[in-house]
Amino acid sequence: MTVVVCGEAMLLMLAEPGIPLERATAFRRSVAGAESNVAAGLARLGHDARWIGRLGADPAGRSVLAMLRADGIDTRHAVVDPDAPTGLLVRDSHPSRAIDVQYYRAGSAASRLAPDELSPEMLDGARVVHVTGITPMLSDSAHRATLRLFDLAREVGALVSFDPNIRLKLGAPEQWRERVAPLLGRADVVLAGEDELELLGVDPAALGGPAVVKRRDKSATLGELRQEAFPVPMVDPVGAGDAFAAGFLSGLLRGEPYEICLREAAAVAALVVQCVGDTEGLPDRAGLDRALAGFAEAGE
Ligand code: KDG
Repeated sequence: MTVVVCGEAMLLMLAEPGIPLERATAFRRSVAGAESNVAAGLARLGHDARWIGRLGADPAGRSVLAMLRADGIDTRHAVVDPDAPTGLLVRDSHPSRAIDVQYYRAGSAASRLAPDELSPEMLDGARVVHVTGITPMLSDSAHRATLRLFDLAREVGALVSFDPNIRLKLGAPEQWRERVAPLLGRADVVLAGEDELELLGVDPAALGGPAVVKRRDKSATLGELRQEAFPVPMVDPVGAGDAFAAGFLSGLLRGEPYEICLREAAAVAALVVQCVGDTEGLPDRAGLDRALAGFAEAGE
């Protein structure tokens, strides 16, 4: 049973921790991309995870592919485009001040994702297809591809998990409402921020399947269930939402009750925010179990 994700993976150049981007002189190479972050989280937890996306035929693309493969992600359907570059994300990291994120992704290979490139074989064995609102905002063709992905997931009998992942640098609120809000109603599982649902004008109670709401107070709710965030020192909040999604989907795939899915989601997120980088803190199964035991012992 596989989880398939589809989206843009970018080369991440991460400034030395705590130094504002415009002052930073040392950068560490890593990988960014909401969907590939979720795939990395699931792969580390022992699930089969496949990434669908496009990269340029450039050193950045080769580096991203190597990093995804090193995490055990199945990249057999990755497309290398000789005519467009790999997207680049340059950012700094801070525990509490605003993080400066600079995208160099306009016209990237990933933004050329098109519906006719997607086929049912790419979803072979998929139990869950995870998509975020970033992909349909990359371009018109990527938007059409996202709609096709929803159709293909239905065709192969996979659940669609959807996180709006609103990034206002990718479009104005009305564009997000137009392109992304309708997708929430088509998804089987929704993981969304309270702010995002408000911006999109979507009531989670009106959605058909389970809708996890990540609250402003850092708790997460699913219907009547509530999971508080675990109290850990925050080092870098970027990637917390993807980590949460990976933890939740891992529980779902193992048939755990929603209460456990939420607890594991919060624990994976708590581990990620203690490390600099989107994926560096993602645990393996043993690491997650240790963290869960520690939180339980502390009465969390
Ligand atoms: O969720 C973390 C993401 O913000 C990051 O990895 C990059 O996908 C990304 C984006 O578009 O911001």
